[in-house]
Amino acid sequence: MAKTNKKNSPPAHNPHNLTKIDLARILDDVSMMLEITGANPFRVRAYTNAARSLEEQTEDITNLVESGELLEVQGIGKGIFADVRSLLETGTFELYDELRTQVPGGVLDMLRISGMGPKKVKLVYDELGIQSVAALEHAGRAGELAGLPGWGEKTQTNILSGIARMRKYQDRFLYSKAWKEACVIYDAVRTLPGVKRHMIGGSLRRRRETIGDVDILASAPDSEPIMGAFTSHEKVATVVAKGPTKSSVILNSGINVDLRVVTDEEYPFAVHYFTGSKAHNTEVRARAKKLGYKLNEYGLFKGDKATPCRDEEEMFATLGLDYIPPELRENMGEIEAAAEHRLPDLVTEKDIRGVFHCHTTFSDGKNTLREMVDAARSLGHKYFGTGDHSERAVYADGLTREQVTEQRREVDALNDELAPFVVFHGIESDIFGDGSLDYDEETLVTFDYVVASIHGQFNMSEAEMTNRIVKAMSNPFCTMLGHPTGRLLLSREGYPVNLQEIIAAAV
Ligand code: DGT
Ligand code: CA
Ligand code: CA
Repeated sequence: MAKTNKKNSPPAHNPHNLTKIDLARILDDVSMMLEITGANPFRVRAYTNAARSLEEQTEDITNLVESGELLEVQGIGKGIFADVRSLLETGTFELYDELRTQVPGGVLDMLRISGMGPKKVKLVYDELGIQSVAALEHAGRAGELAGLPGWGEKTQTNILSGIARMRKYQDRFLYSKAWKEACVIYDAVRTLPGVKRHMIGGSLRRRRETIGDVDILASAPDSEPIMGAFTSHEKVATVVAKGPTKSSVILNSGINVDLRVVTDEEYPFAVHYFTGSKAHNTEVRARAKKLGYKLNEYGLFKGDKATPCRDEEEMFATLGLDYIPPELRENMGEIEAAAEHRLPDLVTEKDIRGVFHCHTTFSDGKNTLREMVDAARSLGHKYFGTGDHSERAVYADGLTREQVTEQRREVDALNDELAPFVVFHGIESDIFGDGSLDYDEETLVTFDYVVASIHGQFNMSEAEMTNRIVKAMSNPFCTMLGHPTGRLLLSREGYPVNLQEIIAAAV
């Protein structure tokens, strides 16, 4: 889908490639900063209203600005129109710049604490000069908040617990952890009497690497007993909301779970809507509109008349689209591809015939080579490759040359025993700061393949890092590049690297 990946070729009049959701978020920030700086309430409101209007536009926003049509939209006056145009063209506008010099970023962060609205944020900022969540917490602990005009012990306690909650729950969860947590409560819901169809939606269904909260959908004629069982489940720590169609809970593990129960007619549309992503939904809705329909989480309508669909497939088909697998629903060109019957076949588990980058107890793995090979065979794989750490990776028990020879002998023996299953003898060779690889050529030549990876000296500019990696890849013994950005989900950002150049070098 490279062709339609917007990141590669931003439109000429929208060089920062801002979506209407980005634009709306900026206008919301502007509105909050205006309120904090004590602007006229009508002006404050104008920016939030404009943000909502932008979100509702189904036409391409760049076109709407270029043609001037956006001026006709309710809530967008001349001034805000000019701001939006400037945002698209330059990534900012005068008032936004001005406000950002007046309101530090940490002040906006305070608005994310439950119980802290713009008025309270303004008060602590004006009275105590507090500019960040950390400073607010510090002041609360020191008892300084309770003395503010109109506040008191109770407000102070509420804010401190709001901060604690934000800290605990703002965290996203690894897919694997969220999936495990979700299954427990999902299994309880889907086996309840009355539940007809059910599914896990949201980012979990889209298989994102990290998950904010779990979304469960169910169809049933009567939602009440289902909501009751859900909110009283033994894993639930807090019930955040309980209603006939939507309930929301926090599990003991801190993960948030939303449950929606709808009628079976609504179910396909609810499933599509609550699978997301939001950006995908917006584009599908726009397509529906172009075809004369109105699409929302309740159904697909022509005028007042509903167009029933049995399932998501049928809904996509009605809109002239092939079925889009959830993993692709990120508004990255999937809708155009589905319309033109050129969606890619996704790799599935059964396509995987073997893996190459595996650690064993020779270095820092948890299982022996034999155990790893047995596990690969029981998964139906055809081959297995070792990728233990190299000698200089002492932190990870990298293999000495003697151990390389010893492991080779073990690999040979396993191949004799297990053919036609194949065990490849590889290594994960450290890329040093200058782009050279661990081991001398006499050792490197003995491996079936070499995975080259960076494990240290992350502090480099993008250009230096890219050159370092390209140099490593140019080593005649290098077969594969390991973890190309070095990121650790939820704990370490990747190092700066130009992946386009890396790919070009690989080609
Ligand atoms: P997460 O939970 O942050 O990992 O990501 P999601 O995608 O699961 O997001 P979530 O749980 O907030 O909402 C689930 C889906 O519901 C989302 O992917 C799209 C849909 N949705 C939620 N709020 C909106 C909205 O304001 N507009 C639109 N178009 N869709 C929404
Ligand atoms: Ca979610
Ligand atoms: Ca949710």
